[in-house]
Amino acid sequence: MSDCIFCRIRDGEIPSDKVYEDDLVLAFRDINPQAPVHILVIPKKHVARLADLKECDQEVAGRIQLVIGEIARQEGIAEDGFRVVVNNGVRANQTVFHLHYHVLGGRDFSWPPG
Ligand code: DGP
Repeated sequence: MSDCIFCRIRDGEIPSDKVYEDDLVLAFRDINPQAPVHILVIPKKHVARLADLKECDQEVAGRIQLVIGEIARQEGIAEDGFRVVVNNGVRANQTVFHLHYHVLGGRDFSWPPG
């Protein structure tokens, strides 16, 4: 059994509220939402951090960008605007070391981020 929470969600060992799944990508609602819409989009393959993506990961990296747009349309946040966040590494507050894209929407966001 993997000790990665998101691998366990991928494998159905931990329940999640899935919003999208294909052969390469999985998306589910964040357990601790920071906005009315807060979805995590992950590669099914275990990649710890964004900076660990390799040449051979181009297909999944590209697919994730498209999936994010599809999810935003599905959730009704595409037109008003939404934010995509990747926390890469400890200094950026990454707490789960399986690459994930936060998709946040349904409220206003400020800049710069904290
Ligand atoms: P980050 O700080 O970028 O590593 O964000 C990790 C996110 O993962 C955080 O917003 C909470 C979420 N999370 C952690 N454990 C679980 C879980 O078991 N299920 C779900 N759905 N989300 C989780």
